[in-house]
Amino acid sequence: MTDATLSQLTSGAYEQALKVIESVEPRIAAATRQELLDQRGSLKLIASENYASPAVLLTMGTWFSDKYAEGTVGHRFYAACQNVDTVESLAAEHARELFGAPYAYVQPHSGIDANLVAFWSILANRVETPTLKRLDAKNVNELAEADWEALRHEFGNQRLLGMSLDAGGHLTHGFRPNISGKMFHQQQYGTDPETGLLDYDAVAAKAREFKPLVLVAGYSAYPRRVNFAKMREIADEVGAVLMVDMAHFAGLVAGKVFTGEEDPVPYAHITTTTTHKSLRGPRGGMVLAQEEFAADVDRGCPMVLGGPLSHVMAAKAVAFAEARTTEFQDYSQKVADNAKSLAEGFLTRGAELVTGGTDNHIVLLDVSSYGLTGRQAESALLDAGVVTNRNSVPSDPNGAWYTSGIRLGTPALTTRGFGHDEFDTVAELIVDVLSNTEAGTTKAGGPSKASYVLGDGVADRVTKRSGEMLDKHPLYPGLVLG
Ligand code: DSN
Repeated sequence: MTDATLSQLTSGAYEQALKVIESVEPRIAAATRQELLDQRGSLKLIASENYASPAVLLTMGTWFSDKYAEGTVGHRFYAACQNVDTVESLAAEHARELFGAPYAYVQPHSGIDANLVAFWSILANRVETPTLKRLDAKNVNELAEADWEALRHEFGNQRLLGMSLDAGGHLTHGFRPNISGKMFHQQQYGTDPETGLLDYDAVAAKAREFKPLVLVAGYSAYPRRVNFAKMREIADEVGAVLMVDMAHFAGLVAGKVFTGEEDPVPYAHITTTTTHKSLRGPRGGMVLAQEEFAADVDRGCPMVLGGPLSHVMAAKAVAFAEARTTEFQDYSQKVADNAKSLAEGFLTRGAELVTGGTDNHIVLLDVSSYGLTGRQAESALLDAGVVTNRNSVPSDPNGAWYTSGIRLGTPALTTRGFGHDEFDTVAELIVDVLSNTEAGTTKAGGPSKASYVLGDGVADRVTKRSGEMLDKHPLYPGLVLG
């Protein structure tokens, strides 16, 4: 099908759909239209966001949403799941082929859900429970309360070692306030204080001392690649399960930018991901696993998850089919190349980057040299139509709410067609905003970590320049709503 025909069909589909929605709740139809205009008119640099294709988006809007399908393919707790079985099988098959994984579980609703399924399956698979063995229990419902008490002690308090949040890890990698930091006895590894880079010897030393059941690798805000062969070596040495959360960089793995020791799938016992970030699919999660964990992962629903979102599993299948193309591989390479252009654009203008650069899709800008917190920088940039998110930097003095950094990512604007020159201009515009923003004061006149004053005329000149670039690279070109 030609691009023009596709655009015409997509426009028609959305125009009709919005009319139907309008007839019931016009404010939702209006917000939906407005969201398209807002996304079209701003520089989307949130590293975890992207623009899914119309085919992926349209797949989510169907009657598969109406179907319950707890269980797994061919083994459901509900009747009449034959079409959901087709969808789930296809999504899993595409995922296995795309990532070269022995097993794929496409039901998780999000990345956090995928990580919970991974924790569940590791505990179920690896934790010895002498009480169950002693009782030779077939039916756990018949256990006495005292046995349950013993079981909770045996099953709980397992050890997890993950990357700390301020070094770039995720909340679910053992961050204290998160369930992962409470259900596990946890320790965290950071990055080298001088270079900001992962120090594998330090991770190994910590693992030897702590002897975790689970070693978590992967990140949400670390702008570098990870050597997963080394992480697996560390896990094997201490008898840990290696769990890799590739939510951020799954697209770079699928697109064959991360290969060999940078591809986590052959090295990890369990790999989790979201499907909507660099992978450019629908909002959702997924677990890939080695065969030995498959049966336990399969019980994710209903042990950990609610009923699968069949309409989203269908959209995952469509997105994975897209990601198997050479076009997607070209796109992924551009995502990484553009991140380098963005980083260079900052460095030549004197900005400070965590680790001094990037070799993935993330650039982490330390804004303290501009006298700003991450929160002030995020707000000032948003006033100028630049959408970013504030983020901690290693050992951040401003904590996880105000922060000292801004995290930027290239997947979304690369989908729009931005290249080297545009990303260099993006760096120029961001530096313009930050250099012309001053920290504000509290009502009492003291220093504020939230308020800020953006210089006169800055927002206008930045939106004008970014508007020119955005017009040249339209979002969903040809999608016209009346
Ligand atoms: N919210 C995701 C991100 O922005 O990286 C992680 O959960």
